[in-house]
Amino acid sequence: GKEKWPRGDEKTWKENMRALETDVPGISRNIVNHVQTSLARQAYNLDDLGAYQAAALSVRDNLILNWNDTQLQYTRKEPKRAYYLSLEFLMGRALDNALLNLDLKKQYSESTDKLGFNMEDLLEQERDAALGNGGLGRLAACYLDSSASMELPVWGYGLRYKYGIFQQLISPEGQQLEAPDPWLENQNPWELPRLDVQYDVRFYGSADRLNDGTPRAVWSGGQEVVAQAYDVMIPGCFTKSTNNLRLWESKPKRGFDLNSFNAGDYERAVESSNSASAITSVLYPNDHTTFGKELRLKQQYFWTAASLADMIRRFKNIGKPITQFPEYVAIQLNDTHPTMAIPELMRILVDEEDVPWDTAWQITTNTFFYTNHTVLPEALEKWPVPLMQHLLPRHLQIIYDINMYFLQAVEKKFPGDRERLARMSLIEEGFPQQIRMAFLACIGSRKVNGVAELHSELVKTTILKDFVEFEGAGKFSNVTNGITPRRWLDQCNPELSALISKSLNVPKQVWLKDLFMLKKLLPLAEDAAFRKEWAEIKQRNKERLAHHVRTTLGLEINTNAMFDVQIKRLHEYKRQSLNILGVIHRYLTLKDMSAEERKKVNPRVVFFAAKAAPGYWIAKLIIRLIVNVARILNADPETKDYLQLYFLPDYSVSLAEVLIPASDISQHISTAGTEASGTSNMKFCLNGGLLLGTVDGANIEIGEEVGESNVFFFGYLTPEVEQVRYNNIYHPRPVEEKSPALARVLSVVSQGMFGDGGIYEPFLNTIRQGDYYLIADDFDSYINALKMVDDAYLDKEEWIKKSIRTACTMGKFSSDRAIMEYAESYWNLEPVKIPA
Ligand code: NBY
Repeated sequence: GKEKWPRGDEKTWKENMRALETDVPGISRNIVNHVQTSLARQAYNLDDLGAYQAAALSVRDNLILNWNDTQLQYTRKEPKRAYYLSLEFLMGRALDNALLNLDLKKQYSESTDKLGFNMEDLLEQERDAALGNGGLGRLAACYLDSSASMELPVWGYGLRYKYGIFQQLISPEGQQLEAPDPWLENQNPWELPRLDVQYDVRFYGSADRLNDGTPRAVWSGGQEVVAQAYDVMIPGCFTKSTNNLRLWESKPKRGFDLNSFNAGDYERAVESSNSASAITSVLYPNDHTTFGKELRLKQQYFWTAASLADMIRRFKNIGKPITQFPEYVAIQLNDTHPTMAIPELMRILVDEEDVPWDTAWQITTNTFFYTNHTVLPEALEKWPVPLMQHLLPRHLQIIYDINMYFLQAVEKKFPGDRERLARMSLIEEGFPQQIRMAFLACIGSRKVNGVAELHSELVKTTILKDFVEFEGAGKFSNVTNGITPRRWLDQCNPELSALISKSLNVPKQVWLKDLFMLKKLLPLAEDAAFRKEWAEIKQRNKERLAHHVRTTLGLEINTNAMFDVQIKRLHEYKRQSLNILGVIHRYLTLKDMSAEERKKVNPRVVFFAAKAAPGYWIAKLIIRLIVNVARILNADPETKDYLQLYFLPDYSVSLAEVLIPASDISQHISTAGTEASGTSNMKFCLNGGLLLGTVDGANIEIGEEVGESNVFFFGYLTPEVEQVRYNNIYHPRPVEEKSPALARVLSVVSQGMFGDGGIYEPFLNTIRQGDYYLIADDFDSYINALKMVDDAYLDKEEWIKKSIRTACTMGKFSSDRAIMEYAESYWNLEPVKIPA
């Protein structure tokens, strides 16, 4: 029989249940309460940090109440759920976002004001949750915001790294240095430890097939580690719906090494428990390269095993047969990092649930969905077979079996095509053999998608071509990325948000969830008064950035200049190199001019911010060049009024929130065919910054939306790149011949205009020889595009029109649109209304 609920006196329970605090007195009471009890402090010794923490805890109370109602409704309604598996969630700060989504910012600001604290100062106290490298991690964060806002039952699963992406310092010589990011140091008010949610995860040991006519095996021995859940609440925008991001922490299993304990080796046993905690200690700071490190594979398996165990426990609670798993659960794989979930689900079904192999494979391939984020060969994950054998012996058996059945089917469709079998095998031959994770993710999934139209085509025609031929094109499609307009417009650019609401004559509640409404403002581009307001907001955002740089770095920025911004991970394919060489070209051009001529030039400030992977030394060399060019330019009395250059250290979500609204033009200039999508391009455009870019990734779709007269495109196109690369190797031409302008730039760098020229030779040589990323091939076209930007900026009114048209045609790039595509065409999810 059912237990009586609640226990005890129902009236006492009901009378004491808390409701949301939404008025100023209630909020103040709640904040002061947290100061007194949660923080054990008092009014006389409270600083900004303490006040931030108390405010955050009080907001969290509200989130928890909504979260409880949401989760209770999910339990009652038993809807199909989707799980977003991502090794990275680049969340940034939570307080401002939560206040805006709860629509309580005004009340909270009033309350903290009364208590003697300025809300904007409190917001600055929060450390970024920086559990990600770049676009892939930030995309996961935007998708959580949209899922909750669209009232979809979606949970995120990730790891609770003790250290997020490293803090970047720049030495006086311009060298990037990395310091740890101890983001949990001041406590994290946004997480809830769930001591009742723990799973054991096994590593190493041995796998013995049962040989009883079933495909089963027993995996035993080795090391067991405990996965402990921490929950982070994800508030929807203007809805009660509040989802969950569950992050796992690794802990030693109590008494896991009883043999050593009992053998009297107590100290060694305690010490070796450190290896369990090490699993979730740090986020790997590499984007686009993989190193085959054991600890990384441990992270991947630890996280997928704990997450699947959690999903299966929840599924079993609803009491349906396991064959119905895909009707209740969809799992989205954010790149190949969670691919071990595929053999892990097979292991659970076959070994633990005694499901026949074919049935298990059917369940599995109806549950998973795989998103690819890159076609760069060096970024495709492969794991050495010997490492897999050692760490996860049972999973290697399962992967071999999957491969065997798969290749049998390929052989049947393409009899005798040995080369095809070798190309498509999950196991790449070599010393050592390696497991191709993208292939495993592909064959183990219901659908596969890229993240922009061009990229999705490239996935089908390059890395997964054979798989399209084998499985049919229907499985492969596109979901163009999106960004949340809550953080990336309303939060980071409140004045523009207010102007939009005023001009649309609707509350932001409406248009922030229907971003196509911005189109209605297009006619106002012709309205001089509107343009004036628009331009004034951009100007104030530039002043805000200048203020930020003044107070944090002590530098003085010319806010009358055009702000030209490139902020993203430092990578050769993203071509910050092209940008800095272009800046040097501009500098040389200015130096060639007379003082009179210079006066006619539109001043420009160029901003860079970028972290390089710690082991990527060419990338670090490019940072060094940028820093040293900045030093010379900003000190040159002849040119500094016309050209300034800044490398802002330690790029983060919070810094992006200040930079993006201040940009007049932003650069997205990857070699065509290399940037899968890009998402900051969308953020800049939504904030009225124009786009200078190559015909690559989502730039193309942005161009389609804003119209070609409002963007600046340049460079070779994707279909041409292969031939140019071939020529660069087999019919090389000197840089002088491809671009005399670039040749001059390379020679001044080489000759030491920016300090010891010799140190830059390895970088310069990547352009002189091979030029894989087409720097010299695209240089003149790039300089020409920069000239078009300069010319367009001379006509201020026309520029503002372009800015308005750009922002107002960004409807497509809301992550609400993207997440609804996943929900409808992939996951088959329905929204769940949470009753008041
Ligand atoms: O994903 C980025 C793409 O470069 C960008 O074009 C796209 O817009 C974005 C969202 O789809 N990829 C990315 O950020 N990748 C990583 O950060 C990353 C991190 C780790 C590893 C590989 C890639 N890894 O193998 O360890």
